[in-house]
Amino acid sequence: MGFFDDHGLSFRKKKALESDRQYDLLGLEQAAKEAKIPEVENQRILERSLKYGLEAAPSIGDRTISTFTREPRPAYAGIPTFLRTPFLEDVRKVGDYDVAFMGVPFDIGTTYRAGARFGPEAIRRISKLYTSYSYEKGVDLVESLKMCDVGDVFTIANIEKSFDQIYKAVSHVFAQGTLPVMLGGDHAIGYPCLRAIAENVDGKVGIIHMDRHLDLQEKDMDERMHTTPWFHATNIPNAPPENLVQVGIGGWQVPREAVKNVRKFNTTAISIMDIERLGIEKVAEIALEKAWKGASAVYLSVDIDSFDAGFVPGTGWPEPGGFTPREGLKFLDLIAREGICGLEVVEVSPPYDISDKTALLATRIIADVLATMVDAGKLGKKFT
Ligand SMILES: [Mn+2]
Repeated sequence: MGFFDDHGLSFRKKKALESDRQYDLLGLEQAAKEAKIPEVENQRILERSLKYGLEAAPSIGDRTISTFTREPRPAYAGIPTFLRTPFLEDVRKVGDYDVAFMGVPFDIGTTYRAGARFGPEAIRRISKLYTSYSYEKGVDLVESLKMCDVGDVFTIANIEKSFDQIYKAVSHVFAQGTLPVMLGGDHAIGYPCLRAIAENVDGKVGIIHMDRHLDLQEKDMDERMHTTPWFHATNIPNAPPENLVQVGIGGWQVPREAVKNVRKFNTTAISIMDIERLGIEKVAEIALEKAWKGASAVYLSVDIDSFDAGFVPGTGWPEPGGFTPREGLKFLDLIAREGICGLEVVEVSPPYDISDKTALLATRIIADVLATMVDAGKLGKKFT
């Protein structure tokens, strides 16, 4: 009894007797799930790399290594597309894919720190750290999805003309039945992205928007800046403001004009204090209920600044007190589980980033959302 019973030999003996007992650990459940994931595509990628990249020099024992890198190893090598997916040069073929990643290098809608035009480049580069497999989700993306990177939209130094370009690009992808994933870019792009999707959806589109800011003004400095996308998006007849849910709002950077529009348009603003008070599960439940009410699809817009400023230095308007990564990723899991029709991750501004951590969180968000959708059976229909 006492100390020796808990820490001495008898404790270890007791544990040995219990060794066949499985603890209720998700970590072990997730490890078991890995056994069920095929390795067919990974094998195919490896074989192709040896064929195209040539077999390694004779002195190299590991014969899966090639002379020229043509597969995701090593992480410091290679030309980055997002998550090392194939670059699709001919975008007319985008309909062959479940998911298309698209860079939107646009930051002239920025009202303070610029730099989000370099967001797509930074996100692609740091995404090289990722394998296609997630331990927690128990999903290997390349085994379940046909994914491609269609490169960047040709944006120019004019907000309205760039909107037209973004709208055309997203519309092209979405109309082929391919999930568009936009690597921003500042938040102004939310409007043309939503416009493209709403036009191609039969029925209403709901919007779930993670942000510290409302972005609900009509204009800012006489232009449709990154503080305005949801004002214009919710003017689209089948994207009504009643289906706009804004989560994580708070702090000292929310213009009163935008707050007045919450009341005027009857949108749903969920503050960080609601998350504190109700918890992530409840908040996600409310967000899903409001966004999906009478809607046939829900669009997901993630402003990276919705996370606490300490985690995302590389953004245009950092604001302390936002989501922690664990909270935010949990929220995204609950939202993505119901399926989404498009995803944008915006406001990554690499010139202000430290050790790529803002861009890395953006990568994580996208990869997690896709894996959750695969896990929930909401994505991957073109995969054979
Ligand atoms: Mn914001």
